[in-house]
Amino acid sequence: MPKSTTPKSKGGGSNRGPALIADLAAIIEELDTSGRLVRVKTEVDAKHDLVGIANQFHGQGKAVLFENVRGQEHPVFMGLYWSRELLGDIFMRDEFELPQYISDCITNWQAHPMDPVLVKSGPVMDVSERSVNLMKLPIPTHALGDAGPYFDAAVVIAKDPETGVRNASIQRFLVVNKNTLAVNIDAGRHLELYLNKAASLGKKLPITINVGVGPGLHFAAATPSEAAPAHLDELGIASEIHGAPLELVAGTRSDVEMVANAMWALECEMTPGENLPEGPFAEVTGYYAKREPRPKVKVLKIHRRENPVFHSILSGKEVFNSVGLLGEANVLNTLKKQIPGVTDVYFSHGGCGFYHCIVQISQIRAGWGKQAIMAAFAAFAPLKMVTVVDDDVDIRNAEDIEWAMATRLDAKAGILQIENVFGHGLNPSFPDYLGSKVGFDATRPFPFTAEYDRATVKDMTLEGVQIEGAGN
Ligand SMILES: Cc1cc2nc3c(=O)[nH]c(=O)nc-3n(C[C@H](O)[C@H](O)[C@H](O)COP(=O)(O)O)c2cc1C
Ligand SMILES: [Mn+2]
Repeated sequence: MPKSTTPKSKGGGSNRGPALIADLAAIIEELDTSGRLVRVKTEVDAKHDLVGIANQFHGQGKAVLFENVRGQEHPVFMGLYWSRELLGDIFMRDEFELPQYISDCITNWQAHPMDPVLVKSGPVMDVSERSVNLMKLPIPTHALGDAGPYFDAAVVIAKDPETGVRNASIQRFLVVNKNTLAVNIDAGRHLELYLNKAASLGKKLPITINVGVGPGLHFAAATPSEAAPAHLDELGIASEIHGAPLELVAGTRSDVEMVANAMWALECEMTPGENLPEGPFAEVTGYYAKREPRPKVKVLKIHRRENPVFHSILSGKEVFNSVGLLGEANVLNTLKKQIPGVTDVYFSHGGCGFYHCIVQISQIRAGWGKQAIMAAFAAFAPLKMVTVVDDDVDIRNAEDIEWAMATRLDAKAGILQIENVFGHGLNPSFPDYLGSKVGFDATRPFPFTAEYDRATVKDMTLEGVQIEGAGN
């Protein structure tokens, strides 16, 4: 863990902290103890109904455990990422500190990589199923137009077929039948690189799919390639966040390891060139990803805990706070190094936590607002919009940002447009990953002049002030 920030003390003998972050079962228990867990007792259908109920709690400060899933033995857990306040609680940090904290962890890991360790066994090896049957997992079908049940929060481990370097990522997997999946791999992902390498070597690509892990590993897998390039094993980021090496167990079907304390681990194999129709799936954009041929994944072996809980995440705030938070952490890290005066960064929810970055800058020289726009685009390729504001603007408040644009943006000189640039293929305005990006420099002209000074009133407390009629 980085030394720059220390955990908030929660007192009360709580078992929060690094060990908690490393284990999803412990997190669920802790959420329950601290009153942050809603238990759904009624039998619920994993197709549509479960997500429909989860959606009622979307973004609030409690996660949800579905204890009784129709026709299934095991429960489903959702909501770990839909509230930054809840996440902050688990990390024992203020929610606003989280991106900086994760960014510090990544920086530490870059300087001192901490490799995972191989252990003899772990909870995930409690039960090794005799036959492969994905229908025995309570996998939700989310949106009404989705093609079927999806794994949407599992961590994929793979090894570079040439160098053996391990990779961790999160991809969505459609359940096609009891032992077959189809996966969506976005352009530029390391898994795509590995699959292409396997193809040119005439090899298959073994992978493991690890379901039900803690946020340390989830964040490690979601760390963008700009911060975790292909030659580095980003599983070490989880070790860094946990403050102890991540424990892996050896694969039984290949040399690719599994996460020792995952809820389920699936040992799988991909044959380059073999595809199956995948999609539609309701994506982070709020639109359905199209049905197209995408890589087929054969499941060879399933291991699990004695009492596993299936972890799924809801499209929307849960993704904004996982992949978005990591994007934010990386842009913050890069900008703080490259742009003098940058104080904070936020990926707005209106921008899907993925496409619109707001940068706050304490200007010390003219022209750095535009530099910040270019640096942010370079630090996170999916970004489509960057808005830069001064340090008197609340970057988490859309109204305040609009105020800065309405009163400070010079529409002629402050808008930067870039055409035909690589972006995120899931965004419909980037067909085939190509589109236009825009940056808004909504900062005050520098040096500052009095007409841009924000009007303020005196900060007063109501203590000792006699008032009437203020209540409801
Ligand atoms: C919840 C969640 C779902 C994701 N789904 C996908 C997906 O279906 N396909 C994909 O390519 N990336 C997906 N991502 C993004 C990648 O996991 C992420 O960009 C990661 O850094 C890629 O790893 P790599 O840099 O090793 O390629 C998802 C991320 C999260 C957090
Ligand atoms: Mn990677």
